[in-house]
Amino acid sequence: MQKKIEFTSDKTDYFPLTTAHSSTDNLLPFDGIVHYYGKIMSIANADFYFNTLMKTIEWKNDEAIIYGKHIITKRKVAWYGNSNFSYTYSNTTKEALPWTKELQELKQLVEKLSGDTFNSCLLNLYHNGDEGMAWHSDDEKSLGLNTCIASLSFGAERKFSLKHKVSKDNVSQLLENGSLLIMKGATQSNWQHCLPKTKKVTTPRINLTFRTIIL
Ligand SMILES: O=C(O)CCC(=O)C(=O)O
Ligand SMILES: [Mn+2]
Repeated sequence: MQKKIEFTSDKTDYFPLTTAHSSTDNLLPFDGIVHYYGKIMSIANADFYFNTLMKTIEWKNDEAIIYGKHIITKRKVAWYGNSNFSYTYSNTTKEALPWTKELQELKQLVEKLSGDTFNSCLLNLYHNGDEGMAWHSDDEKSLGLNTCIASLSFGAERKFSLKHKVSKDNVSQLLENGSLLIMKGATQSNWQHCLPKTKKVTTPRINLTFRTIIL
């Protein structure tokens, strides 16, 4: 069952009416909560954000230390947040940049839809299907237990997969241009997720994950 929700902010005309999840459409069968809201804005607005983020974000190749090896990824990343706190993952530390106008707008939008608040955002730029993200959980200490992560996608549609850590149950969802996916509850403790590489996609995708870092 899908129900209509209405924006009451001054963005009503900017972001048209959208459909939202109902409590029955948890993508996960157990041990976590993942809601796919589908497209939450018009294609024109999604394209506007894709183009603007492409130009205004300080994209950098990601660096990680994996099995003691210094890795530089093809995928580009950026990290923005409320204050200039730093964030450590894959053994590298990043300083948060101050919110841009568009990131602030998008943060407000996902906060309204999710009913949660966020203080930071990790952005990923996948130039094409040769770039993806390996299986992982966003279970760093700085995110705390039962954290809520709001994932916004722009550009090329890509498959997003989740796998239960013990039962190995597998769930996949296509993430569309201008779409929102929310992971919350015990999801990060019990499930891993990934963005599989694919030969079928030749155009770029931008993903934003809004998060709450516990200071
Ligand atoms: O690109 C995506 O949809 C997933 C990104 C992700 O899992 C992450 O940034 O931790
Ligand atoms: Mn993740």
